[in-house]
Amino acid sequence: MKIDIVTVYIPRYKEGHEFDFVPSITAIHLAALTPAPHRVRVIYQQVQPVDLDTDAEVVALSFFTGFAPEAFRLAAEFRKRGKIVIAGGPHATFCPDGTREHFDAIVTGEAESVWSQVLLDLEKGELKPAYSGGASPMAGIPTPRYDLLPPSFVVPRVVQATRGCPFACSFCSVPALNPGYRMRPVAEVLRDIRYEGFRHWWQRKVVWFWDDNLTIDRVYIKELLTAMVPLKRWWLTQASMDISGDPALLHFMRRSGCIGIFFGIESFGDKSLEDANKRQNRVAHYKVAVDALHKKGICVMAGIIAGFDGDTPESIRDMARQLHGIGVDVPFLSILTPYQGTPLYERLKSEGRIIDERGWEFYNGYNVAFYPKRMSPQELLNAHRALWKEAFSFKYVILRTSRALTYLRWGAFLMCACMNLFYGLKAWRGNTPVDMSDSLRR
Ligand code: B12
Ligand code: SF4
Repeated sequence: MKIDIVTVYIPRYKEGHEFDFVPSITAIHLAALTPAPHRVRVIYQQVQPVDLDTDAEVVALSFFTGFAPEAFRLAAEFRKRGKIVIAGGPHATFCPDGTREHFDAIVTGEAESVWSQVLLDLEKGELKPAYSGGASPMAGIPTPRYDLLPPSFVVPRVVQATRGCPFACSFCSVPALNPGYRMRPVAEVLRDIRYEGFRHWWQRKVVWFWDDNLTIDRVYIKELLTAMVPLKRWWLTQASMDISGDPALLHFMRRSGCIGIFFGIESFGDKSLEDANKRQNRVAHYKVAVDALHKKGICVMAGIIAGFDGDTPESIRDMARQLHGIGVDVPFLSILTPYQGTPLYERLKSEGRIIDERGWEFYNGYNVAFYPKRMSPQELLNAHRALWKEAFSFKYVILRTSRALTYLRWGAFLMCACMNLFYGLKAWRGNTPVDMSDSLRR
């Protein structure tokens, strides 16, 4: 069979991206799970047009909630052309009702345990309307099909070593989506890290772990990092802030080539952290944690979320200054979004605070889909945009980058400069996040 796997996307910035940093791993992972003699192609809608008149008989769509309207549109077009269309990913998993009707089949949960069955049923002409994948064992996962990636991504080596996270932040679907904490055998992860088929040296050099929380199991992470030392890679991932108090781990991180860590700091307000059920974060500890990574030359990326019940327009705008104050090298700025499958969704739903008339396109992380406590939805949007513009203003981009020059190892500095440039360029060009209400009015 000929199968196209499409990673669906709706631009989140008014003029799209100036350059494309890093792909998602999902499509190339699913392609690797698809055995020969099937012919498989991957299409990243973020960087490629989707060919509706493809010669594929089967089209598999992967999408987040914010991109669901586009997935539904594509599915309708493909079905008009006689293709069999299958959905999977977080939206299909948490909102099967409302998704099912657009597709010939939906796959909820993880694909590993059911994808081969879907393919067998397709061959027999006996496709079922729904398949449910559980939490799969992590041994035996093949190397992603990096060879199928479009050439435009700056950092194409995305790797997954672990799945899941033991924390239970109120806004996050990971605990429900990838239950438990599971690790791939180190030898299999190393096989992906050794893949050499990329064009440019920096693409071979950099490893981006798309894990939920890579450093949780200290025995495993130390084994993995020790094995990575001779490979001389530069690597990045997400982790929780407790790593800053583990000098042995920080030592291994540095030796194995860590250049960047993403911390979900989420907020500077105690009430907001309580709302987020982010018990592992303490505001007073932020600077100490960031400094501990800087001492090892590691770049600190940090995510914050605007819109918790404790937030006001003023407290949101002030976060540009606070982020700089604690030493963050690259900020990531989101708006609180009530994804189904999260405790946050259940709470806001029970309080009647979901804005029902707002469609899934408002769930792209940059728009407001609920009634905030201490401001209107529009005030939250305005405060987020003001924060975004300030945090990526010329002043802060230059301040962050020049400061970073004094303490980051050079790979980390390169990454920090590229990411600040990525967002700085957008801010200077007025390429701000799309306001979905405006785009729907047009
Ligand atoms: C890596 C990651 C990112 C990366 C890469 C983004 C990307 N496009 O993949 C970055 C940092 C850029 C990112 C950004 C965002 N992310 Co993100 N991200 C993740 C993370 C941590 C891992 C995803 C991953 O690669 N897993 C590994 C691959 C192999 O597994 P997978 O994608 O889950 O796919 C498996 C199954 O879902 C299934 N499957 C998936 N698709 C399909 C399709 C078919 C046909 C089939 C059969 C099966 C199938 O099979 C796969 C193998 O088991 C997840 C958390 C998680 N545990 O899923 C959040 C997550 C997916 N992100 C999320 C969100 C909200 C975002 C943002 C909107 C955040 C923001 N505020 O800006 C942005 C969107 C940016 C964008 N352009 O897409 C949410 C999505 C919730 C939802 N209901 O949509 C998640 C679940 C985290 C959360 N907070 O709950 N993210
Ligand atoms: S620490 Fe990160 S991955 Fe884990 S539950 Fe919280 S937000 Fe999700």
